[in-house]
Amino acid sequence: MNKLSIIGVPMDLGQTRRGVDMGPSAIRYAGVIERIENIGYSVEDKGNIEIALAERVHSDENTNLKNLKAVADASERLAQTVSDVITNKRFPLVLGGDHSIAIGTLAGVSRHYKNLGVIWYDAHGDLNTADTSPSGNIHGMPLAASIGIGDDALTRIGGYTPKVKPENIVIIGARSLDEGEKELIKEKGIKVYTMHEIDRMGMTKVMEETILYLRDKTDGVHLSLDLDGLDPHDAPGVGTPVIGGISYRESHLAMEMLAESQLITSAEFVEVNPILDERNKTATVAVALMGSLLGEKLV
Ligand code: B3U
Ligand code: MN
Ligand code: MN
Repeated sequence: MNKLSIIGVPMDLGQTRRGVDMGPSAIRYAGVIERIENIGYSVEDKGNIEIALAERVHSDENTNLKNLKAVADASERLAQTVSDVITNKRFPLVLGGDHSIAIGTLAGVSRHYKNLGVIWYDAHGDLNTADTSPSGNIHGMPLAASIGIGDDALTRIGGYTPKVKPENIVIIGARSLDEGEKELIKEKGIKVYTMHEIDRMGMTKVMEETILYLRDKTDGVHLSLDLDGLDPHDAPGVGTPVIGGISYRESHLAMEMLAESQLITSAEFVEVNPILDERNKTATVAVALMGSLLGEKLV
C-alpha cells in the first residue's frame, strides 16, 4: 500500500499578512486525510512543525529580510522531518503556511535525490534575493534560495547548497515577476510557462511538455503549488492574489496528468489564508487538487 505523511507548517513569518499560519488547520478541516485515505493510501498525520509566534519575533536590523532567523530555524526543523518521512519510504505532503516553507521542504527532499526536478505552480517566480526583493518578504525568495542564490542563512539549510539545478525547474502560471526575477530566469535558463503560454497552448500541451522536459533528467520531482497560481475567483483565500490566473479545471487537469505520469515524489500546497478566504473555499480547492494529484478517479 502507498504510504503518505502529512506535515503541517503553520508559518506566517515569510510575509506580513496574518492568517496564513492557519492554513494547515483549514486544509485538515476540509477533509484532507479522509480524501487521501479513500484513494487507498495509508495516511499518517505528523502534526505541525513548531513556528515562532509572530508577536514575539523581532527582525534583525542588519538585514532587510523579514524574520530571517525564525524562518531559517523553522526551515531546519521542517527539512529534518521531511527527510525522515522519505527515509521511511513515505510520500511527504507538506501543508503551508506561506511559501518560505519550500526552503525547508526542498532541503529535506533534495538530500534523497541526485537530480531533483521541481514544478513551481505559482503566479510569482519566488526568485528574489535581499537585493532584488521589493518587500523583504522571504516567501518571495524560496526558489532563488533553493538554486543557491541569496543569503547563506537561507541557501545553506540542511548544511548543503544548492538543492536544485536551474535546468530542472519548471515554473507554471507566472504573471507577476519582478525585474530581478526576469533577469535571473534568463541568466539561468529556467523554463517558465507564463499565463500567456497557458492561454496559447492550453494546459494539456503545457503539462505534456513539462513531463517530457523533466522525465529523463530527474530521479524525483517535487510539486510546490502556491494557491495564488490559481485565479482569485477559484482561490480567493491567498495573501497576494493576481487576476488572470489558472482555473480550477485547468489545475485539476494538470494534477491528473501528473498523477498519470507517476513523476511526483513529494508535494506541498501553500499560501492558503483562511482569514481572507470565503467559507474555506481555497482549502477545499487545495484538497480537491491533492486528490487529483494522488490518483483519485472520477469513475
Ligand atoms: N514578488 C513579490 C511579491 C510576491 C512574491 N510571492 C508572493 N508575493 N506571494 C515579492 O515580495 O517578492
Ligand atoms: Mn509562491
Ligand atoms: Mn505566489
